[in-house]
Amino acid sequence: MFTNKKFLNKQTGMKLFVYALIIGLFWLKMFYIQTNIFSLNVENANEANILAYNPLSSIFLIFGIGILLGGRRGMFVSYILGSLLLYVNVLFYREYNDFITIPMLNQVANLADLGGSITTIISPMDTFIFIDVFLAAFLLFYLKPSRFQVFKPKRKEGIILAIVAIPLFLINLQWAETERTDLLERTFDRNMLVKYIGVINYHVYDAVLQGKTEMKKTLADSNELVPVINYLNENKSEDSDKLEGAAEGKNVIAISLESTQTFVVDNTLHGEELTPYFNDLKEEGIYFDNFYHQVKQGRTSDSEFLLANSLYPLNRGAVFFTHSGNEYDAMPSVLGENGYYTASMHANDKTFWNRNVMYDSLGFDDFISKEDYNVTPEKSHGWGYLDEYFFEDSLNKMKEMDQPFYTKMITLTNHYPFTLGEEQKLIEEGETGSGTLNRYFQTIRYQDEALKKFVEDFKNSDLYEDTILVIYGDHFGISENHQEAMGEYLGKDINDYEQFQLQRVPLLIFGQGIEGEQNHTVGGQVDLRPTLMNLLGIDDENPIQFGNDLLDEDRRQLMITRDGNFANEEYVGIQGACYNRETGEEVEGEACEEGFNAAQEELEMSDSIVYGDLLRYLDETEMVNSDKQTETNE
Ligand code: GP9
Ligand code: MN
Repeated sequence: MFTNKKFLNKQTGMKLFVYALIIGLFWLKMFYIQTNIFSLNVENANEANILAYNPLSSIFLIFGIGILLGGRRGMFVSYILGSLLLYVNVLFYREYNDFITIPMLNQVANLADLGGSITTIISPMDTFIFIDVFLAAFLLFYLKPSRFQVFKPKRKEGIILAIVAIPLFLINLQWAETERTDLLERTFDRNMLVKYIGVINYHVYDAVLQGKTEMKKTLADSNELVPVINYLNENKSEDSDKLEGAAEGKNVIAISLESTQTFVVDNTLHGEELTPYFNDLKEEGIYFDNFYHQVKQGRTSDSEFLLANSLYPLNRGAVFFTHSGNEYDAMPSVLGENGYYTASMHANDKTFWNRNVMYDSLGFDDFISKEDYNVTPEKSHGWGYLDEYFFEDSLNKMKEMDQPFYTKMITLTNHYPFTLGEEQKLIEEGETGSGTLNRYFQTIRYQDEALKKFVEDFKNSDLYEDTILVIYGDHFGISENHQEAMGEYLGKDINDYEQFQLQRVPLLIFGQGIEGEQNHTVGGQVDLRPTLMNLLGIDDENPIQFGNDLLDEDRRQLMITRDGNFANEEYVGIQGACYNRETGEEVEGEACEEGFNAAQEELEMSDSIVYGDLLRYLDETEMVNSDKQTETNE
């Protein structure tokens, strides 16, 4: 009897030991990935400890579920699936500096196109990420902890593991809240979330968010518009009178320049200007040098969403995919109601970013896509139709269009991986440590040449007199993965503040009757629609817009990023830290408190509109109608 008990005790002890080994093994791997592969901006020892601790609850959870469903084999399957999940995140992170969200999974085809070749993100060293799987297999299937038995987890133990995961997670959460209060309510930044709760818990959280999001639309009603309208009434600046109607009745050509950042403007490489044509052209129009992109996972399509709606895109997924079925009252449809013919012009497949579906919802009359251009292999490179031919064909098409028209042209050549044929290279490669950045200089230079040809032809055409151009960068081209090389090129250390400032993209409004000026107002793509509509002198009756006319001198200067960061006249707020714009130095956090709160509030308002599909209630809302009523009575 006594020996039996002793034997059992020993057996339990050995079993616990094997559990500890397997859990420890996975923990170690996850710890390594989270600290060495992801760059999560760990700021102090407390955060480092949280990061080290946070894998634990998720490991208990996945192993618990595995054992519950399939005993020992189930535990091994969990080990493999968990490892694969980590690895997929590693690959995604290398490419996007971000974590996958569920809505992104619906865009697999797009994702495959978006990234560079897979070989650039896979490294032979990655096999080490899987070595422990063999060790785990050995521990699970071959090791005999006691003389007679191999390790055999019972289902009951699976339940215990899964239940213990809960307090382990609660400890994690409490601990994380010492660094950031209301962590799970204020989650615009996935890097931050992963830093605090770990990458596997993040996926669980993302799944919960997905469920909630789907519920929102079902449960939404028109009353939810009221707080948004109140908020906008309080916070919106008046439109400017300065240039109101200056472009009345004119055609508008909006040109979205692929991956074009402000740092290339007036900058040189090997003593040559990177954008010689744009540098001169900007003197002829209103050039904005403090204008930021505000996109997230939807990249170009997010910038299109901002332009069309003056709403923020989403933090998870591309709104062009997730909410193309919503009702919008977008700029193309409003322009249509005001007598304009509207078209988007882009020489890529219609379905890319779900544009063919979304453009209908936004009210475009036509989508002139790849099939409408004379795309041949000789005139293509990399992503497709070269910009010079795209511009040339598009101008010819516009000459034939009914007027007034509004067209949006989207360029393509300056897209990652930034390669060109020899004839298109007009400047030597860069010499930094990043091939991406080195090639980017060349594609930027090429794009500028294509733009030059277009604008010159445009100026010589009949369109010139009656058309304004709005030229803007859609988003960054050089991600923070290339910070070091960027630092080499710019001759300074790229810290968080500089990285933030690199998110500026050029904006130029140009046309006859518009006088040249350099405008320093702090703004973003959300401001494009009100600015443009005011220039055209069109009364845009949709009250749900978050932007403010960039030409209004008294406008609220606040640019909010999708991560809940912001820039205003004096400060830049990044993940709780506050920087003075003039010096670039970090200052007391208080100075940014108001900005952070405004960012949070505004993003929530905008999200409630999109998630709840609230614009469908615009006509029935009494507040909107009564506003209109008062206006007509006045
Ligand atoms: C694709 C083009 C590029 O049609 O808009 O997309 P991006 O990767 O920049 O979002
Ligand atoms: Mn783009």
